[in-house]
Amino acid sequence: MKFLTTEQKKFYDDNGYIVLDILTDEEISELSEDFDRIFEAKDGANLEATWQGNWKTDEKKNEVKSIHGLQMYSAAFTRLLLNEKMLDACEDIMETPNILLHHTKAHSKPPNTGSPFPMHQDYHYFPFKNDSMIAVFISLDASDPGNGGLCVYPGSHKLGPQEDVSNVTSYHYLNQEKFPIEKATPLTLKKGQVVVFSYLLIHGSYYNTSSDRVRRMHLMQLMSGDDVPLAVMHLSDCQGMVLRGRCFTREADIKKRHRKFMEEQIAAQSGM
Ligand SMILES: O=C(O)CCC(=O)C(=O)O
Repeated sequence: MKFLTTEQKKFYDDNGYIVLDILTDEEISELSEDFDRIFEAKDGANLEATWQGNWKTDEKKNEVKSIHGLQMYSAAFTRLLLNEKMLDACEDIMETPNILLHHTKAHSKPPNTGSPFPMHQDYHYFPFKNDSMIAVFISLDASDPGNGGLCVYPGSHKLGPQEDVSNVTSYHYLNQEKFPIEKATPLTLKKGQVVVFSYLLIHGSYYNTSSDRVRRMHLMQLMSGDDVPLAVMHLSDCQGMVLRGRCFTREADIKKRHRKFMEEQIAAQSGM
């Protein structure tokens, strides 16, 4: 083990998630400042990302701003992708020395109106053959159920993929009566704490009912260099970048060096 204790690894294996202290105060401040600068710079762009579909249970105003690929805006987020302690923790959890980037994204949930996220498994957005995918979720503010914090069904990663009941394309969520948010375990996180969780873990997050506490988060989805996608979906900037170790399954062909071949390569890998 490079970062986790034996007890922490057992907790992750049993529960499908773990809360870790990985980042220094300086790293958290830098990410927090650049997060705000990026969102300020993009104020006025279409960032609204409240999930659509028939899962909603109330008529309240819902808002959440989202920007994907923060490493394309600030080197602080590029450095984060190569953070040695973060990758040590991921290596322990994923049990592979070969770690690839799938995508990154950031959410800013405002006070009073910050949208909840229905209970879901990330699996449905980007299924992979060996289920190696994990999320590294950084809470850039102290968060809890009051300001739209994350909640989980511990151990639910062992259930495998559950039925996606979404009635709209591009969104995927589970039966909210079968997996009600009220029965989920809330996570109370300090500013800068990290939750690593399996893409099979059933999770969601609460409405931000606080009057003055924004809830910002940054998330990185990572996969094993040996895993293969089961569908051509959710392509994004820097996808497949090797963050640790090696990945020699990637094709090398001078004629396919440009981005338009990315989809073709993934289609070939997933047998479609
Ligand atoms: O930002 C949140 O509260 C939840 C994010 C999440 O679970 C997701 O986007 O898959």
